[in-house]
Amino acid sequence: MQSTPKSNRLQIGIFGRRNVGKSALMNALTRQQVSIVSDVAGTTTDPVEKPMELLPLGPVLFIDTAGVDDEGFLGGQRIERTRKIFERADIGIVVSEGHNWNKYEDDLLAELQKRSIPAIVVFNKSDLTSPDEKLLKRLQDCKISTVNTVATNGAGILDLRTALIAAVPVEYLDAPTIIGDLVKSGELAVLVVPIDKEAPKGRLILPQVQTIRDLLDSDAGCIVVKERELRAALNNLKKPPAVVVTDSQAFLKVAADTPDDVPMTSFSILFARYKGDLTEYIAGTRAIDRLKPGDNVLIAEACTHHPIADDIGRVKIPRWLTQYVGGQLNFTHYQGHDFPQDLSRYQLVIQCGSCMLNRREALSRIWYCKQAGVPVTNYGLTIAWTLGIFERATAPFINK
Ligand SMILES: Nc1nc2c(ncn2[C@@H]2O[C@H](COP(=O)(O)OP(=O)(O)OP(=O)(O)O)[C@@H](O)[C@H]2O)c(=O)[nH]1
Ligand code: SF4
Ligand SMILES: [Mg+2]
Repeated sequence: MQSTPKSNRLQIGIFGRRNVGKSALMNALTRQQVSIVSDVAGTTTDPVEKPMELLPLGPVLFIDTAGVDDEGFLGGQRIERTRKIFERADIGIVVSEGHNWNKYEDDLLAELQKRSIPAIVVFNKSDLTSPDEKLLKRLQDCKISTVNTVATNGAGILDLRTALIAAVPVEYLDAPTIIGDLVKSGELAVLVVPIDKEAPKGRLILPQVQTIRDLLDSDAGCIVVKERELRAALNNLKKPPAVVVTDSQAFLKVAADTPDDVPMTSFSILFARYKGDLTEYIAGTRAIDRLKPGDNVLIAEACTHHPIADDIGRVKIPRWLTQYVGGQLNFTHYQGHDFPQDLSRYQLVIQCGSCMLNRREALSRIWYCKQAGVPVTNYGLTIAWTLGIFERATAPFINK
């Protein structure tokens, strides 16, 4: 259970001013002392995460944040770390002491609502204090559920769990499949996984593993080969596979070895749809043709590994794009959860497959790009475009 990737868990952010009992609440919800509780305001400085199973929902991740009321809502490092949690929270809990609700709490709620994140208001320390009727009526009018708790003795925690389950967004429950709709039950997919110096020792990477799992969930089968073995593997099959999926780095060889009537795409393009918005990314990819030498391109990679010699994000994509544009471009790289809010200086944003991000965070990034009017695409689509196989690699998704 604990090994479900973070990116596949429903993420629940706990927000509120200092000392209202956020950490005590997280401990009560998870029934563990994971976050330090103290009467010193400002105890939690970095977000604290705790994965658990919230039945009947399944794996969730609670994120206790630092209270930030002392520094205003935006600005400052602690605030920046808390702000990042807004990018990935699927549900937001706003914790307040009932008598002390003012603009700060209204701003927290507004931030959640702006991003369409379902919000629950928790009036904690209800043994000591309670909200006034006017506030309760106002929240009720906005259809925001409220729960009274005493985090230190567990009162109301069951009600909060019930409210959380009721608040789960439909998009989360209806998250798109990775590949299940491209391969019918009983059919076969061929997955091409180069084992080069970028491949981690002794294992496959998350997008590959998750694609295999999705095929099994869809009652389909798969064979996994390196690019050199693809042709022989296809020849050995009695019937052509429903689809060939390759690592983008082997795109050209795989396109050449896969018969034209067999659909072909890449893991990264599968993830463009699963973790992002394929329509938005496809439109963004076309903007590559408008790039000029000297333009600024942001490359965002959700892994935090040290770049290696022929790194895809640091070396290969910049090289292919530079060749395609016919002149130098300025590349800026962001890793992990880092992503700038001000995108105005960029002419293009290229996101990796985002397997380490939850869908909400990947969609937040697309949202920021749209707000700034900056085209956004992903690794696989960019590579397909620069190699001239974009139409073929996106054809399996057209009319899906
Ligand atoms: N009486 C009472 N005290 C509580 C309750 N919940 C938390 N406390 C106390 O309030 C103080 C602050 O609790 P924390 O959980 O550390 O508060 P926090 O919101 O995480 O604070 P920061 O990390 O500083 O932002 C501690 O002394 C807790 O024991 C409650 O429901 N009732
Ligand atoms: S986070 Fe991005 S770069 Fe890292 S494995 Fe997943 S898709 Fe690839
Ligand atoms: Mg705390």
